[in-house]
Amino acid sequence: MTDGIDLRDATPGDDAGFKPHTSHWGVFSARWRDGKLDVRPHPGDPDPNGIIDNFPAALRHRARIAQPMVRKGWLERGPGPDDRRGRDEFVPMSWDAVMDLLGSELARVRDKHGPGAVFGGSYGWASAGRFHHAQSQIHRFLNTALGGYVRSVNSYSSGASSVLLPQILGGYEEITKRNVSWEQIAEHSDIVLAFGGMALKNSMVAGGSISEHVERGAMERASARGCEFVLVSPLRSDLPVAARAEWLGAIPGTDTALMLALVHTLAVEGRHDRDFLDRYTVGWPVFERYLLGATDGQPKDAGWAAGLTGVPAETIRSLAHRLHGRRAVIVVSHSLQRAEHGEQPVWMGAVLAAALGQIGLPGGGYAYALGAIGYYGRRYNAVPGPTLSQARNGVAEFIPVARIADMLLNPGTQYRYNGQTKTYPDIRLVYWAGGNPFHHHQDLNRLRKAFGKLDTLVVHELAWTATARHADIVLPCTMTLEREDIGCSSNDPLMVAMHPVVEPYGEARDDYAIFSGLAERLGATEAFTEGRTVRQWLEYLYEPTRTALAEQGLPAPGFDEFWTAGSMMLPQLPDDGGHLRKFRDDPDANPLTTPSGKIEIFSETIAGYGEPDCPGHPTWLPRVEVPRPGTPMFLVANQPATRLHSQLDFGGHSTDSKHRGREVAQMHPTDAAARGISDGDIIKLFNERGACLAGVRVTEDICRGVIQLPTGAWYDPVDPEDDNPLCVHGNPNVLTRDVGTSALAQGCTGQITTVEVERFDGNLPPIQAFEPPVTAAA
Ligand SMILES: Nc1nc2c(c(=O)[nH]1)N[C@H]1C(S)=C(S)[C@@H](COP(=O)(O)OP(=O)(O)OC[C@H]3O[C@@H](n4cnc5c(=O)[nH]c(N)nc54)[C@H](O)[C@@H]3O)O[C@H]1N2
Ligand SMILES: Nc1nc2c(c(=O)[nH]1)N[C@H]1C(S)=C(S)[C@@H](COP(=O)(O)OP(=O)(O)OC[C@H]3O[C@@H](n4cnc5c(=O)[nH]c(N)nc54)[C@H](O)[C@@H]3O)O[C@H]1N2
Ligand SMILES: [Mo]
Repeated sequence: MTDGIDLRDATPGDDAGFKPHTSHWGVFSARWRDGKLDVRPHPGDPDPNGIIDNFPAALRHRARIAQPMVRKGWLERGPGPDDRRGRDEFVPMSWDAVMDLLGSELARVRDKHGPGAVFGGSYGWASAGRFHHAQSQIHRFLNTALGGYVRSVNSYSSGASSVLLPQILGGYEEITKRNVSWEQIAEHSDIVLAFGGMALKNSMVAGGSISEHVERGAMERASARGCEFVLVSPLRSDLPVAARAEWLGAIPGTDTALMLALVHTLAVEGRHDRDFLDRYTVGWPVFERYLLGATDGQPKDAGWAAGLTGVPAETIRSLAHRLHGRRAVIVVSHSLQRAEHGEQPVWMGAVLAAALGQIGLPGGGYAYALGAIGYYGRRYNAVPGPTLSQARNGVAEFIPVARIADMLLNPGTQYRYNGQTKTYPDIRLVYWAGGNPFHHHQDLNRLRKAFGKLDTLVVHELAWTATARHADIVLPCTMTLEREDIGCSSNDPLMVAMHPVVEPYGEARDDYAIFSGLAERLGATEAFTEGRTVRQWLEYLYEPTRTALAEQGLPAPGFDEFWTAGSMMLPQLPDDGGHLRKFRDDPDANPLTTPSGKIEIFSETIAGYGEPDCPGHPTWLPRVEVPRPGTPMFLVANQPATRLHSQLDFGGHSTDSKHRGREVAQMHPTDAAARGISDGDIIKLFNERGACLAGVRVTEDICRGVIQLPTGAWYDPVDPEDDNPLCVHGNPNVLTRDVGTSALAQGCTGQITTVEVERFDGNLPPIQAFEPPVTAAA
């Protein structure tokens, strides 16, 4: 597809004992020999990433769970609220005994309270592999064996944009995956203005599988052609060196003001594209009155924005001039909307691209979230990949995913979501497989209290994450290297036969095997398993791909042939700019899927909801949480470079990046000096919600007033008896706020919060995160 590499000649496995495999962070091959795992990246990947190096040390690490465990307090007292969750001992149990116990508990909750008392959202990235995909497995199980469950909608990634974009621009998949591509940037763009950047650490990762990392090469080619990159971000590293970017270090959370001022400059100078706005958008006149200050007396000019963003007015004006009349693309990263009022920068980025008249042109317009994940900006496969049916959910109730603690703490309470007033259900049992809420959720000390209110928490995990430690019943599951599967994503041409490389760890079982055993106890074997073994499922799930290939007159190998070959190249669709290009070419024949069929600069639908925190057009809404005495610094809690979220935090690539075992924060020399902090110190970050320790790197590559600490270090509370324990390992989610983006989307706001920082001179508490919990006799 790119770079002229034919992957068909580069099957990942070979005859030296390496077997083909894949992960969310790249296709690779692996060999288990003499108790040691070797991994090597796919030979066709032009820019492989280091995260696969987490596998060797992780595979047989003591942090793996060796056998089923039940929490002592739950065994003694039975199901019910208990604030000892997360600080209790565990009792080992045989598979037969634990399956009987859990089967009865599931039947009790189902029969007494109904499936609407079970929360099975089970959000999380789980692993690559389409059959053993944990979310599909758990949802299928709960649907077939219990009759359903309360689910969650949207994601922590894009909570605000996935609700907003369909109202203003079109379907979320269309905007993120079939719009401006890396090929177009390399060939056509003159200027790329990236809010939040397009860090290579992020595009390394893609759900399902990824065989080629193309982003660095595309930025290199664009830059060599003369394309300019401008980065608006608190961190210089949010664009790679290859982009040769100009860095504007705006104050976090102020992007909407900067975008407003860019459009204001264009509008007052008559440089906005009136023809485009007339033909393709609705609502410009209403918005323009706000922009010019007619509605609130405040023109959103460069001088106004300079005061809010810290970017000089002259820089803003000259940036507007550089964007005008050129093939310009506006990029807004997911991170901007994972914050208070996260809807606004997403909406305003679209308005900026519309005012420039660039939407729908090759390499121009609005590339929302390009670079956030490796599957954006790529071609679509022309044939379907395998997917496991989740069967029908008999429960209609759902929550926006990031409202989990609110739901558990406030059953029966009303809240607003997407124009509706909804009521939180009363949940008795939570079942998780393939996600880590003690990674992804905010205000973890509050989440602890929420989980304390349950009757029962069940977790399938491959390792002793904080979520597993808070569970009542912990069932050990296999890692992908211990089972066979098919790896595939809709935007990567290589479908991979994931061969098992090593026997399961301890007594670990596949999620499928665990759910099959429970289905049997609940009388749902046939509905859940359909009588198939794992291999029969793989053959069955492979068949739609084979049929589609045959229908297109292409070589369509049978399953055995595919399995022996180890991988297969799938045909891809042309890079045609998707729906936005078609809309531009003929807006009457190809209207957008928005209510008006056009780009909505003003949305009557959203205005009609009447939410003060999300009005009918993009608006500058100041943050509630801003630096103030006591918490004078912004904390940026972004994605980690050395792992995917919390996964394999105990692997070598992740642990090598830590300092004295702790996650590393970055801060500016001026902020460090003011606090007597030097590079390499251990620091304490704290606010009214919690505190954590971290190592520190002092660098000029971060804005003053900002400290950055990536997510993903496992929550490791030092004093479990304390109400607000100190996380000694460096998990920033003890500090973040658990509030929604707005009443419209209720998305996650974990990306930024405010903190104070000090040097930590006390005795360093040991890190326990990767030590198995204490076990007790039955
Ligand atoms: N402060 C802050 N918080 C954030 C973010 C942020 O920017 N700032 N980002 C958010 C975002 S975008 C996301 S997507 C979330 C990610 O949050 P999650 O997706 O929950 O994080 P992961 O660490 O990927 O969790 C996956 C878990 O599944 C387990 N697992 C892997 N394979 C299997 C399997 O086959 N079976 C079972 N049963 N388990 C398996 C892994 O061991 C791991 O514990 O975090 C969010 N949290
Ligand atoms: N290596 C690795 N890659 C990943 C992941 C991972 O865990 N590890 N997770 C994947 C997932 S699930 C997702 S959803 C994506 C997430 O993609 P993003 O949400 O885009 O990724 P982040 O790294 O959280 O944020 C990108 C950058 O935004 C900047 N930023 C923060 N606040 C602001 C602000 O207010 N204004 C501006 N202009 N910039 C700001 C930060 O400096 C940060 O480095 O990443 C994916 N890629
Ligand atoms: Mo995400």
